[in-house]
Amino acid sequence: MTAIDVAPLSAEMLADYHRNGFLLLPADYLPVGVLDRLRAAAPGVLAQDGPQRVLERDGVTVRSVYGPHRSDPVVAEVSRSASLAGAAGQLLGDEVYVHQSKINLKAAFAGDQWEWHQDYINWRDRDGIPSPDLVNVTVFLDEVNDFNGPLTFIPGSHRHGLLDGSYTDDMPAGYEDAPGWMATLTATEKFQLDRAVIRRLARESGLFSATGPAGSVLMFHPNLLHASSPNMSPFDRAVLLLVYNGVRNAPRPVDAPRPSFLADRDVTPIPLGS
Ligand code: 6CS
Ligand code: FE
Repeated sequence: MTAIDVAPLSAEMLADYHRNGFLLLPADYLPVGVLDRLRAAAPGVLAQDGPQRVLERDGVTVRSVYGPHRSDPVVAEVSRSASLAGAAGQLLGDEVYVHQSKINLKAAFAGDQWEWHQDYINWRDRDGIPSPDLVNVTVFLDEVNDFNGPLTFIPGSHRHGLLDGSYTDDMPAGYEDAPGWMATLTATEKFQLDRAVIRRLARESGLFSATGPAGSVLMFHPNLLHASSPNMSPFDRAVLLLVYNGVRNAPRPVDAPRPSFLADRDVTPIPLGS
């Protein structure tokens, strides 16, 4: 592909995504230089002090920093590129904008888990997004391997829609004094899925861990069941996540909107192909 190809995904790739709920592309998918620029930008994003930075339950290790598609010029530019925004547009069949972005660090030794969950329930219940027509586009900023907590999926699980579970009332341990929106961003999942359902789906379809070198690009559906284990390795493992939404699926008004670094309400489409 070339950098100006606004439809970078083949028909086969689109079919794989819709069947499995994810698509893992090799590191040469991104134009030359993009990974280096993102890796150079990441430390500045992770050093941002403010509410958009979420710590692990140890209270010192950075877990995630939200909103770099607004706060960082390199992430902003890459998020508007044809390779990523154009692919999201193909997957969603719509013009797109970024609903949420983050760098998840998963620090050496201390980077914690994400329990089994589906993303869309948060974007529906908290942000008023009417349908699961969003896509997570992930760029590996470091190698992701068996030892550093790869994203693990149940392939095809997105086709079941939102699954049964229940919200836990309390703030997670270690975050008792944090603002309420923090509850969906920690290692203790706020919406606990029914474990029997997870087991049944995993028996049927197995598990898949998305591993690959830095620069790999992973796209996945917001109803795909996923989790990841702690980083057991002695090396940091960062990923950039860009959540694209279709403009026809813009958020409806909600009673208590989340901060804009978690849910961007500017739905101006990203211009492509000009
Ligand atoms: O609250 C949110 O928006 C999110 N929470 C989870 C557990 N996954 C995706 C999303 O970043
Ligand atoms: Fe998630």
